[in-house]
Parts: sequence; structure tokens; C-alpha cells
Amino acid sequence: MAQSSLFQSVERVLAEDGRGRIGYTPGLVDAGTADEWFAELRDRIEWKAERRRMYDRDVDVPRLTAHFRLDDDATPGLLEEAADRVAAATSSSFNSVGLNFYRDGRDSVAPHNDHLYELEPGFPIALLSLGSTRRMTIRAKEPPRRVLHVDLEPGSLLVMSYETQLHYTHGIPKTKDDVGPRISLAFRHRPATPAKGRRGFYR
Ligand SMILES: O=C(O)CCC(=O)C(=O)O
Repeated sequence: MAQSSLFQSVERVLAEDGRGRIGYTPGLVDAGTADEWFAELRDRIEWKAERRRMYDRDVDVPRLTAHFRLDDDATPGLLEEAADRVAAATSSSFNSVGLNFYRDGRDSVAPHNDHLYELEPGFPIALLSLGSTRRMTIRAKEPPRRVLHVDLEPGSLLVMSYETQLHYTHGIPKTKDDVGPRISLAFRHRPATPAKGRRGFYR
């Protein structure tokens, strides 16, 4: 029997009001499986190092990334299995997964929200963490002030409802702490046709 089925993972509700719902579930995936998935993804994924235009210069994106559609035969089976677990835990469905690889504390993602035109209305974003624990900061954009610092442990799931993307930013700040590498799997339900005039997400 898989170890994960021996333990009940219990969600902690971090926010739930008119600005949306944020829930954190430690141990959705047991530690052994989280370690195996981390090693397999780290070693087998063709990670992409991107550069982005920032003001007047091109800079390295401070993490490695990869993206897969979940209905694509080329998507690694491990990601389909992870998607099934996350779908069961959230009673939702997902058709895309974005992978982020933070090699050390210098890697990060700046505070941002997902563009709503890149999400199917009503569907949440679910972040499954593997590898080392990294802290996420979630900040309300408008008063009343709310700042959540969430230590995303390996095997944990953070779920943000669709509405939260209007009202909060989320990011993984850089840290001087001696942190090891982390991979996050960001599950989303993308619209079949991105809103008119907008860039499609599938890449
Ligand atoms: O690595 C994470 O958990 C955050 C990823 C993220 O913010 C995103 O994919 O939009």
C-alpha cells in the first residue's frame, strides 16, 4: 500500500472570504514519493533557462522552467499521476502543468498574479512542492492588509481559488538561507481558446 494512503492529509484554510480561498495541505504526497518525484524530474526534464526583457535590458529568469499539457502523449507519466492526485484532493480538473526549478536561494519568482485570461473561470491554481522547503509570500493587493508567509514543504499542496488572482499576489522571494533545490508543479485549467488578442499560454 502506498504510504500516502496510510495518512490523512488535512487542509489548513489560510484565507476564505470575498477575496477568494487559499488552502494549504502538508503531506499530500508522502516524503518518499516526493523525494523520488523530485529526483526524476530534476534529472529527466529538459529544463529551459529563459531570458526576459526588464525595462531596457534582457535578464535571466531566476529559475528553470518547463510546461506540459496534460492531454499530450508526450507528457511524463509521473506528471499525469501527480495531476490525478491533485485533482482528487481539490475535486477539480487540470489540463496544464508548469514546472519551476529553484536551484538555490538565489532563484525566485517575483510577486505576481496569474492573468485571468489564462485560466478557465472558476478553476483554482494548485501548487505541489517537491525538494526543499521554500517560503511563499502571498499579499493582498488592497486593504484590508493581509500577508501570508507559507513554508511550502515537500509533498505539500497550496491551492488558490480563481478569485484570489484578482486580489492577491504570490511569489517566492530570494533567501540568503542555505536552502536546497526545489521543484514546484503548478497545475492549471487553461481555457481552450485564450481570450481574443491575448497571448496563448500553451508553449
Ligand atoms: O513555485 C511556486 O510554488 C510558485 C510558482 C508560481 O508562482 C507560478 O507558477 O505562477
